[in-house]
Amino acid sequence: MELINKERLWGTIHDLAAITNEQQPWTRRSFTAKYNEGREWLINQMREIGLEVEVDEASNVIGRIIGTEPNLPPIVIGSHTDTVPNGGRFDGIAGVLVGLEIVKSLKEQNISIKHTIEIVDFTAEEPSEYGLSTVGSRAWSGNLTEEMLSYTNSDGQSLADAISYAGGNPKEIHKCKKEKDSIALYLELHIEQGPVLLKKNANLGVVTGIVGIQRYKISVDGLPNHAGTTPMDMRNDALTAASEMTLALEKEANDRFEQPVVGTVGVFNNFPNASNVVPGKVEFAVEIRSISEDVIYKVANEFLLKVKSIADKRNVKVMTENISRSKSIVIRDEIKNLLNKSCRSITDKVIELPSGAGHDANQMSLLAPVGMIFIPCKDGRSHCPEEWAEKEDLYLGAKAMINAVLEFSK
Ligand code: HGY
Ligand code: MN
Ligand code: MN
Repeated sequence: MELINKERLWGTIHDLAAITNEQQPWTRRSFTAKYNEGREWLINQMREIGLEVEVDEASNVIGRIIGTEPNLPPIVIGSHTDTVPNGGRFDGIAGVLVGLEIVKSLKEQNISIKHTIEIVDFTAEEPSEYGLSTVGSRAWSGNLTEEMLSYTNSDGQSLADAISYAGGNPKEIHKCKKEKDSIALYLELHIEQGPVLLKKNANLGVVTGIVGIQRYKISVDGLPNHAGTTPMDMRNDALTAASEMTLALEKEANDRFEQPVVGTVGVFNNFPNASNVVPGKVEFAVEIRSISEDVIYKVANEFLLKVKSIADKRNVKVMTENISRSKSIVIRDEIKNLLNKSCRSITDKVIELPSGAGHDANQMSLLAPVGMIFIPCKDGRSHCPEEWAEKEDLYLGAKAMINAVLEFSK
């Protein structure tokens, strides 16, 4: 009997995708009722196949199958089931459901391995309404600080409240911090979310490294005023100042560096946001990413200097808040070798590539050896309703993953 049931795996993708915010395609934002509903579905799936299910203090959902040598540290297969707004059906979800399919296949064929396997849906991998991403895996790595738990959403609710709503216990969050080497291996399958696999006509990608991400929240305070009676040379316009800062980021990120770098402003909130009021305040989110730590520092520092000089020139106040900083990681050779071997046991169209997207693997690399397998996604696109992966590619990825688990644990 084949390991990995292609149709069953594909069915779970669409069963979970159907649990979405009706007004927005494929949206299950972290800390919402829809998100909790999707996790209830996942927990039922885990229970149906007899996994031990745990929701930890950070509200991570964990399904566990005990190995024949229970004293060995577990193999963790994880990703996330939360989405960006108007997101897709595969980002994160594919990784969790491939993990579920792996344990389903092992159990139905009575294959037991030495290591305990934990399938984990990490809470809020995507930047949440509280500004922070990889919340659940940060709790495991010890990078979820009291200050972060006090971050608030636009309604003033704290991240700690949100974690409670998702089933966690923020007061005891220190209990889910893992000791280094308490996990034998962390594996994550993910759609590439970019065009490289397609361009190189590859079925599978072995990830060589993952970018670091620096995130800021920037508040620009000008002076709200009447749009009709305030002459242009007497304005303290927060929006034009924030716009010049945004273009300064773009210019910085377009400069030539030893490694590629990207800079994005994805959130831009204007107050009071009325057509006849000179904008008084703008809050915007900035993220800078590169595989090179040094390039991130260079671009970030140059950008912050530009922000200050633009604020002075335009006579507005600016406050920059460092929201988070995940470090870039390099995948260990022995893990790349393991994944190259397992991928090549399935197909010869395998390439190595870095990840421009951040993942829970960034945090998990502080605890254990980590490895990622990428599958192609249609037109290389993600974080949009058009995000799509082919059933066959998902199947090949799942087979490569289960082969890597069996090889590692033999
Ligand atoms: O934003 C990212 O890199 C990931 O998709 N969360
Ligand atoms: Mn994402
Ligand atoms: Mn993701």
